[in-house]
Amino acid sequence: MFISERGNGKSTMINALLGYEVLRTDITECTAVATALVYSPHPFLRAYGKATATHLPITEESNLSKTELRDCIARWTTHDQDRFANDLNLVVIGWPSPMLRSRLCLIDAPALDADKVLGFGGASISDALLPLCDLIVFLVNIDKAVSKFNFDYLKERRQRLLSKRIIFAVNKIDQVIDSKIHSACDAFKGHLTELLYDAEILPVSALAGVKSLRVNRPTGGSQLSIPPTLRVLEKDDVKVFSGDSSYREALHRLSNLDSLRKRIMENIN
Ligand SMILES: Nc1nc2c(ncn2[C@@H]2O[C@H](COP(=O)(O)OP(=O)(O)OP(=O)(O)O)[C@@H](O)[C@H]2O)c(=O)[nH]1
Ligand SMILES: [Mg+2]
Repeated sequence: MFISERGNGKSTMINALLGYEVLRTDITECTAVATALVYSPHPFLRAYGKATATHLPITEESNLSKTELRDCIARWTTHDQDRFANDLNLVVIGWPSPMLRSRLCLIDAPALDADKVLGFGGASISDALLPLCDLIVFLVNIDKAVSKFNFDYLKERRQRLLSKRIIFAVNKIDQVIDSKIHSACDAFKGHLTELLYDAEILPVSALAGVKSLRVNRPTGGSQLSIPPTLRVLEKDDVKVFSGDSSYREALHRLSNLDSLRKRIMENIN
């Protein structure tokens, strides 16, 4: 699961990993709906409503071209384009990326500070999804890695986050000179050490990853070339989604967030 404050590049990084610009990215728009990407040889989209009465998707699309699907994804997951997104609690995207084989599921979580824009707590959505995830990628913007928001968030959830594998991706390194990358990463590392996190720090440019896709395969495609800095996500130990049956059995109470988790599980198995 990819988590961060608004605009730090979660959706861009997922696109770079998928090898295709599937998700909408924009500095002014906010991913408003938890979006799970799972493997499917034929692209599909499923939208689940906030009402917990039904387990079924409220709508599905599967016979659209990749471009049409991309437009549909933008409408379903972006808050200010279409009010439809306001009524959803999950969008599942089936996509033919080799990265997603082996039951890997990538989750683009609404921004942790989404409350200001969306009127609901993005952090509560990622809190609810945390138990499902093997790996958390916490993205920071290299210009604002050491921020009060990050400090408070990481302090408050230290126990829960440290029970997971967590990678801190320092994104947008293309915006600064090399010496600044080292100093910013060192400062961030110090900040994490103060919070008792001893975790990997990965300087990345998700945008450079996406740009390389545009240069190499302008029409898109399913063959993946993960930028070297993001290869850490290819490691075997994060390939399998940890949805064990005991967890599923525990999902008997259908609150809104419980149903979000359950719906993701149904799409994986
Ligand atoms: N320079 C630079 N810009 C980037 C990079 N990654 C993302 N961006 C830009 O930052 C903006 C926000 O990127 P998104 O991927 O939409 O960010 P997000 O974290 O998904 O944002 P929310 O959904 O609002 O939480 C876009 O304009 C991206 O092009 C990067 O590595 N370098
Ligand atoms: Mg986004």
